[in-house]
Amino acid sequence: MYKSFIFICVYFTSSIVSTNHVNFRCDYKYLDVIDGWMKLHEIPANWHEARLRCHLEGAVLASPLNSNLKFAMASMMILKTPKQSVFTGIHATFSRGDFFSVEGIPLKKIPHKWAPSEPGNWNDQENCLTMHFDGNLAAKSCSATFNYICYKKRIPDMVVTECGTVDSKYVHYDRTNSCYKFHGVPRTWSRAYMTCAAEGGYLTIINSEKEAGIIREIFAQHLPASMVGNFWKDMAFVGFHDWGEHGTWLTVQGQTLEEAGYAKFAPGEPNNATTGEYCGGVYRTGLLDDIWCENVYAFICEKDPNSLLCDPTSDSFDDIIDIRNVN
Ligand SMILES: [Ca+2]
Ligand SMILES: [Ca+2]
Repeated sequence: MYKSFIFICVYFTSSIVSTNHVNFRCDYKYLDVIDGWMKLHEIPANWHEARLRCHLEGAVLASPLNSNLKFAMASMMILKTPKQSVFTGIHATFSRGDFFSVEGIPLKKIPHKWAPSEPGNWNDQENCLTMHFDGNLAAKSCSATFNYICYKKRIPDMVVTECGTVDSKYVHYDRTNSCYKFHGVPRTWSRAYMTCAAEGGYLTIINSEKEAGIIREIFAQHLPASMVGNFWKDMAFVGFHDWGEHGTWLTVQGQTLEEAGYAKFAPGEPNNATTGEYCGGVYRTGLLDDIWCENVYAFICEKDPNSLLCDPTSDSFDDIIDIRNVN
């Protein structure tokens, strides 16, 4: 397989990294050839999870839409996982046989070659396309798990805020030197956790009365009428959980609520109401409650302003191998 390539082992050096633009996030690599950033996720996921995680990171599930994107994807793969394929953003999950990229580009407009004996559509279940590092595509089950690459195209007016993110919805509070984002689109506790993690944060841990006051202020800025949908709007998921041990609570960073600095439950709570309430929530009043993990509620992410930033002196762009398919 390697013989079909000429490897031009040009190492990407900091010289190719334009200093004229902000860095999207430290876990993404800027590549001149695509005028954007990429991140190879080495923990395989099914296609739906892969698409969602890229989306929540502020990017899209990468597809080889043109030769530059294919080249950049292959370059990342050859460095880290040369024997494995990645899920692309090309899928037919809305309608079997209608393959489009997540950007809506139809497969017929995407230059591509199939791997041998592909596309098979085994058992009529192969609605997601993978790419090998040679650029060839294969159809696979969307519930199979593969690595995947997220892609962020550079946009001219991208600004990194004082919260260390291009996500302008994070707001910095001097009182805690922390940033917070209120998510008014409700999710389950697990999806809320995933969302905060993808954004470089975590479900909010209330560490003090002072921080509970910030939560009250944030709620006051998001009145029930501002949220669309049929769900309980006086409650938000926050970062504590029973960790599978019903009746005891630890934060998502492993502390008891007392150790974390704030353990004020609403009157009568935690009550482990019928069917079991194993996830952490907070009322508009700033008081805590145990609530159902699988119901959807608003949630509040907390983020360290430095969590997505690189140390400019240690930022390494010299580990991506530049390869070009010259078939
Ligand atoms: Ca906190
Ligand atoms: Ca409760």
